[in-house]
Amino acid sequence: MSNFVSVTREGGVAVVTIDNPPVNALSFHVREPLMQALVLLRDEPDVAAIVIACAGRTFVAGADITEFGKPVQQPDLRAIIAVLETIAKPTVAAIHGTALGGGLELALGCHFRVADTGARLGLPEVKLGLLPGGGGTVRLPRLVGPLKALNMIVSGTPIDAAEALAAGLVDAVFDGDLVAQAVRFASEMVTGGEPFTPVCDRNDRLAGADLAAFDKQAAELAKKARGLEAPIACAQSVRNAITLPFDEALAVERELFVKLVGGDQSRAQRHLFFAEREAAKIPGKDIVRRRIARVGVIGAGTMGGGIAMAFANGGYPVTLLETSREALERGLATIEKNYAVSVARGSLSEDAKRQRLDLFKGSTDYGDLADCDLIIEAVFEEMAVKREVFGRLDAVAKSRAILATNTSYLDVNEIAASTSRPQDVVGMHFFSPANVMKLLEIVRAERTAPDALATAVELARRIGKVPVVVGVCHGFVGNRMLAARGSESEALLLEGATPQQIDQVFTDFGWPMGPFQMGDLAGLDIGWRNRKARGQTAAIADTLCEQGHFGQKTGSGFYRYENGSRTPAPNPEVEALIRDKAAEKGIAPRAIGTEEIIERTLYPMINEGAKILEEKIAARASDIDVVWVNGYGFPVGKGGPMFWAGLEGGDKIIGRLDHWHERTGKDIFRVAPLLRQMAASGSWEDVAS
Ligand code: 3H9
Repeated sequence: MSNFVSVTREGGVAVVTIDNPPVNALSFHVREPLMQALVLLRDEPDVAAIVIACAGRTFVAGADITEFGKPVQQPDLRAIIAVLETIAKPTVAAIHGTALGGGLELALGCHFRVADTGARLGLPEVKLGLLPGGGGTVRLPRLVGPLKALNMIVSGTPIDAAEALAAGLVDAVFDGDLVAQAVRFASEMVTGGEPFTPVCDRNDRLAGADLAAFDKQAAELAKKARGLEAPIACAQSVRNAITLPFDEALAVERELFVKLVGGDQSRAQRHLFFAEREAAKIPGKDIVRRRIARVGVIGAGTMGGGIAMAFANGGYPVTLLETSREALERGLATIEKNYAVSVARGSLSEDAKRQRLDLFKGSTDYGDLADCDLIIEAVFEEMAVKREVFGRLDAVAKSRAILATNTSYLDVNEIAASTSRPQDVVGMHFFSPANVMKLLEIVRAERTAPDALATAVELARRIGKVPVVVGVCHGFVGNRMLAARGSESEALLLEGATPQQIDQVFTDFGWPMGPFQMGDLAGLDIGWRNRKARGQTAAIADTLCEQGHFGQKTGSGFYRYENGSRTPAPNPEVEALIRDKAAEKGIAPRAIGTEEIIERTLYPMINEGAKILEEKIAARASDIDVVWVNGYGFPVGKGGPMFWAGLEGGDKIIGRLDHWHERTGKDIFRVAPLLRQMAASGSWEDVAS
């Protein structure tokens, strides 16, 4: 019928197969022949039932995201589902891989859904700043009940086939040849003569809905939305499914979808979707990756332990090396405790915990790293220590093993030079807690071999990380830009702002926390050590550290944390310290507004990002966005610092940076030429290639 949709017959059952690699997105070139096929089959007397299936690795993974923001070409998905629901013979969706977004909505247009045991089903539109716009918010609650639908739609997290069966989302789960089983299921529905009702007409799960419980749950979810519009719209639309007639609820869903898809937040989140996939692409498609069967991790502290867990979670056997038996036992015990917490929370089964722990082999002997294909060091952040470790690795590691450093600041070229095989050395900069945080900066040193780099990137994806390739400079992309933000945060305190005020501006912007809360959480001693190594100072943070106030771990930092609490409380001693330091420097405190805080903390970050692009430390502006969203909590609804710069306006940013440069003479405000070019052309893509 077309290259993208074909129809075959199995007796009286017609099988419509969508074949639009890689993920069978519902592009216009799929929708058009799909609609034609359904109309034909609906009216064909010899066809008693219809199965919709997909070729390739997955069922339909959603609408074609690249079409958003362009005029809609008819038939749209809603029109296709409307036709499906007029078909007076059993229709069955045969789901393998993932049925996501518009894909699941298409399946909800069928009378029945059957799934492969490995299938996953969900409505992840919220992650793109949207709500399901093909009837998902009004049909899903009719099958699984409003509360379950609310959770699925607001979280965007797919469920597996077993859960879908238990919830009533699918009617059967099969092992083996799914299409053959779906055909048999469809035939049974014909011969069994059981009544079948389109999902839009099934109201029994809604009839007894407890609206008060729904509203309570929705209010809790709304609290977590942090300024994002989509989760709120999702909840509202599911509520409409309970309170409004089907057609009215569907019409409001459409209105909300149109509003969101044209808004900045969804544009930002769609930008991030493609940016993450782009960041994992490196030139040289045909590079043969090295085989990684076993990973070695040196150092069983917080970072090393987290890295080791990240690999074990991805199914890799790990050799964990420490200098002493005690340190090793301590590290392994912490790992076991972390997994036990996951079991207690219900996010890991006891079996899976055991399987993961079985992947660990502890050692205090460098010789035990000889069978590792990748070895990552997470030892003390000091060049002499790193060089010594790499010298020892050089002696024991097998030929072509990848030797990686987890340094967050140090020169990877210098580390590589301490081995006889700099081509095998890369940076793999994990973020703490390494078993949780998604971002992985993969540092390409001057002599890193292309296949070593490509292997590190692919491995990162395999263990569920978001890799971004960066070049060598102090702090790479993330920490270098963080330094630009941090120095002004402290200057603002001396001029009259409070930590609470600055942090509030950040959380209002959409960050999970502000710079001072983050410093307290990470440990103020980390930045202190780094400043000392570079001969830099920060009057207030340095004094706090000298007095032993490192943040949460010592019970006080910029805030107080009483009795082990993690909730920051204002710290009058810090306020006094700020006043004293300001007086020492002859600074008279003044009132500081929100705009100024944003201009002096976030604009320099963008400026630094432009310098990073000029120096080719990052390949694309969108790579920088991926770093900041996944590693530092930059609000997803703003798309990352470089995307947000476009929304804010290059000219406005430059004007204010020039102003602050004139006033302070500070280098962080000296406008990068690339930022001026971006302001003139309106896009980073035009200037940073
Ligand atoms: C929606 O459905 C709205 C409706 O409610 C309303 C309509 C009216 N479109 O991720 P991968 C590309 S919103 C276009 O690396 P994996 C992707 O860019 C949609 N392209 O593979 C990549 O391209 P490239 C709701 C898409 O195996 C390639 O496919 N659905 C789409 O790691 C491979 O992707 C979603 O949000 C798309 N929908 O993961 C699901 N999806 O090779 C989004 C993927 O050029 N997709 N591409 O870089 C996913 O979550 C993952 O792609 C999936 C596969 C889990 C399916």
